[in-house]
Amino acid sequence: MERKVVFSGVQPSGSLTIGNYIGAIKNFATLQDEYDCFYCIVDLHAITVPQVPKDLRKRSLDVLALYVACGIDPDKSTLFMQSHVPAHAELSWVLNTITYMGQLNRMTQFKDKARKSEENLNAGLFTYPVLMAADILLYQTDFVPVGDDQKQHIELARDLAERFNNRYSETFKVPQGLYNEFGARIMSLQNPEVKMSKSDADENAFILLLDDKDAIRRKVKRAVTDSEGVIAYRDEQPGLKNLINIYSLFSNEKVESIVNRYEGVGYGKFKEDLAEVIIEGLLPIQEKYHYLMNNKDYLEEIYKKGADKAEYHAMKTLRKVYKKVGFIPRR
Ligand code: ATP
Ligand code: LTN
Repeated sequence: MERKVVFSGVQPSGSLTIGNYIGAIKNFATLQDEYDCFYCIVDLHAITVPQVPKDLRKRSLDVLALYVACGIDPDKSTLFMQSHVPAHAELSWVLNTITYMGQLNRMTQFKDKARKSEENLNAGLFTYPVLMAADILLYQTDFVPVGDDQKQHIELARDLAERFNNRYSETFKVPQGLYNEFGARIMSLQNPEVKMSKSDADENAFILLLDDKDAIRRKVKRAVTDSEGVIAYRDEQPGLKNLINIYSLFSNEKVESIVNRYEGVGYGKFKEDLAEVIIEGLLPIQEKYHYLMNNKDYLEEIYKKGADKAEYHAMKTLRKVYKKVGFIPRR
């Protein structure tokens, strides 16, 4: 029997945070033994906000190196740059023609981003979720591991797959989101009401995968908690709850056991230990990242091979789509 397909993508729009790691990338590696995995660096998506070309190039390679450093094996998974496989943009165009404006108008991520960038409200931001649907549907994907902020986009991909299948006959597999139970949403260290985001203006709000020890200690120390003064895991103490989640996810220790161990101990000591747990967890990733960045030929080989493999699968789907909508085949 054929293996099921997993597809996911990360934007090279900034340095990756521990939210990206816990909510998405950490799971990528655990899926590769069981599934056929495609992990994409979605550079076409990244230019929906202004980018400095040189930085975009550097960060795209960074994301690739971090994928591998986080345990994704290029011999098992297909790693590639979205812009290397033109079928993504092509299918996106076709899907645009069956997407309703109203659906895109309801996307909360668009509404958020629109509010933040009123003077640069480009059409790419609006149709962003259609390109994401194309990414997923091209590979006849079964599962899409993402953080839960992407739920609405996944729903759109499912909807478009079904609409196309109904209109033209069975063409796309209808994908399912794969949300990690409680790592699904790591919150900002400065405001536990909003998610940790690499594009946050306040750098104390996030911890980067490449942050050094001092930065990690400083950011954890400054993390917003509360004045209860008791280590407990409850919604009324959202800042602390988020820190306990991070502790648990990095140490693989159960929440309950952490709470028990820190009973009666102040926040200060807990935060000190948390910083060390994060530092220790990130160390092997950082070492591998630096090693890979000194071996750019190897990284180049990975994305070239990845694009060839991805393109082969993507074109199979795109050819079907073009035929069904009524385009004349070139040969
Ligand atoms: P931006 O800040 O530019 O909007 P982002 O930090 O949300 O970006 P993306 O590249 O959009 O990062 O997301 C990559 C993956 O990481 C997605 O699957 C997303 O759901 C996940 N992710 C992002 N932030 C978090 C978070 N705070 N907690 C859990 N998962 C997250
Ligand atoms: N929109 C996603 C990134 C993304 C993606 C995808 C995720 C683009 N294409 C396909 C999964 C599958 C984000 O901002 N996190």
